[in-house]
Amino acid sequence: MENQTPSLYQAYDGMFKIGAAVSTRTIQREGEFIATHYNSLTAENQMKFEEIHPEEDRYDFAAADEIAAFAKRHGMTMRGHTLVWHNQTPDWVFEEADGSPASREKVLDRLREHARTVMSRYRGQISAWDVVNEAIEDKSESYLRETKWLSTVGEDYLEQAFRIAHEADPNVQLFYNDYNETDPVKRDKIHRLVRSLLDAGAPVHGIGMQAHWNLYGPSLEEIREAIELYASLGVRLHITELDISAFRFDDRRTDLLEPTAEMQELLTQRYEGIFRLFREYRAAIDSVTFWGAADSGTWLDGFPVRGRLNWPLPFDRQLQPKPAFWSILDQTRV
Ligand code: HAH
Repeated sequence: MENQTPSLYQAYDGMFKIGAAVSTRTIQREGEFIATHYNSLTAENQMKFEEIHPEEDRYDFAAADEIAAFAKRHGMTMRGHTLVWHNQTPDWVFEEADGSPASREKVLDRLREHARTVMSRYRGQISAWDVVNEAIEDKSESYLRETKWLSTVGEDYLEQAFRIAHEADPNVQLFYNDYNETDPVKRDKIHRLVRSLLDAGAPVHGIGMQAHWNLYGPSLEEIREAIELYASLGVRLHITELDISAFRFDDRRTDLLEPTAEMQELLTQRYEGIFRLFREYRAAIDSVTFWGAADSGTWLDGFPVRGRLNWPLPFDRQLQPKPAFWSILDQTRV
């Protein structure tokens, strides 16, 4: 009874955009469902450097264009994901023809050309870009992650990236995006990083909290503290990749073919508490994006445990709303 289910994005109209990460496959198979519940899209992989710009002289826009055309047809906005990242970025970006490390200027010139080309193609359609993704190191002793961006360009590569992105499209909002963003140690490093970028005059407009969480953590208190700290910088907040794994990150359990009743109940409670909190901070949060439109299209099937299923989203594999969906909807009525 698809038609009796209220639209998630319409329920949150005036509070947040409600987004989903999609692929060409999910918009082809589940397009009507996606257009019913979401008014913002993120290409899960199709705008990443290695997919859209695999070789120096070759862009491949086919998949990203298909997603952008779908978004336009349905009047949805988009989030651009992502320009500068240590993963899914081809080696040629950082190398000379002989394989030796490219100079700082060459890497920055390549980024400039890439950002101009990709950002201008989707200008006006994308309202926020994840300019830099996951630059902070998880290990508590270190600060910046050791990446090829850092080793070729130097410590100011983030500042340069935000300046380059701003030149490429002065009208789009520019975000720093990361995961484990509620962990107190990493949270403080993200805060320090964005603070220093703002102090240097870099055009950073927002922080993306990925929100790859699970049934057991982080606590609502930790989420609240992270939101408050980030919002205190005066930047906008987007929840960019929300999902609630049925398993703790180091849990290797592989025996389940469907969620237990207890998992289903915990998922409902978690989404209820999380959306109640988001609503409380609606003055700072503009957008909440799920990393997948339904359980039929979650990256957590097979990650981090190969072959294992997961059920992290408010809609099941048949695109039916779970109790968690209704608990999210309820938060718009209180
Ligand atoms: C995210 N990394 C990326 O931003 C996104 O582009 C990708 O499709 C999936 C997740 C998160 C991540 C993590 O939660 C744990 C380990 C590595 C990466």
